[in-house]
Amino acid sequence: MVMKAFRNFFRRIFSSLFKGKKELKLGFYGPPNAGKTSLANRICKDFTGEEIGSVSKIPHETRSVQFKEKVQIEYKGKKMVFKMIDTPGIATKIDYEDFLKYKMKKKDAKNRAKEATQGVVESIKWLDDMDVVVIVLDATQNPYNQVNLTIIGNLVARKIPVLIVANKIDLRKASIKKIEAAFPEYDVVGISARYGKNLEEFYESVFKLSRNV
Ligand SMILES: Nc1nc2c(ncn2[C@@H]2O[C@H](COP(=O)(O)OP(=O)(O)OP(=O)(O)O)[C@@H](O)[C@H]2O)c(=O)[nH]1
Ligand SMILES: [Mg+2]
Repeated sequence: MVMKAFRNFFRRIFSSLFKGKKELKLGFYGPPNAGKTSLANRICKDFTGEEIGSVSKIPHETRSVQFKEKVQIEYKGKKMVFKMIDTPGIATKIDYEDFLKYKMKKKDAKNRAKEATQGVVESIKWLDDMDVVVIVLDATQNPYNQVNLTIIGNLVARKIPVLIVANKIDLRKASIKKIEAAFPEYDVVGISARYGKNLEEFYESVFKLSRNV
């Protein structure tokens, strides 16, 4: 245990001394349909010209972990390099019948449910590997639920820095305040990933959180 801590410590010092800037692993986590991929796409598009994955109004669009390496984010003259990691939405219950209302065939719905379940397992497995995590929540939804509490609890236990994003603030029902009230000990940034609203404050918070990693 102590040896491992020592090794990690020296590895960090060496990599920062000799390899230039370290690439931080920035994970996007949260419930399905909150806008994780929309946000990750916007960042990737702005700084690399490419997107990370597909977006859909049907939940569980992302069903396996997606990566984009060496994304250099520039903000107010400062630069940081990230490995962006978009993860499948975490849910406690995945029912294929929920997909039928999107006019999906039964066979496709069942397959989507199966893949989505594997995706949840994969998301949780990857948590340990993150340097910084952005939890993306849909600000029109009630933030008090099992999924959000479980993700945050896991990150706290692993001492991984967390930023909470209240997404979809372009919608009238959105409430940043409700999310702030639910998670008072965290930095909450209200954005619209779809319309690119308030991303400056988002980058500011990501940089602040990443500086000490
Ligand atoms: N109005 C509004 N809609 C948004 C915003 N961000 C994302 N959406 C929509 O929300 C839906 C889900 O977006 P995704 O980016 O696929 O969400 P996700 O969290 O990656 O979802 P999963 O991959 O299923 O976990 C899509 O229809 C998006 O267009 C936003 O800021 N405002
Ligand atoms: Mg997604």
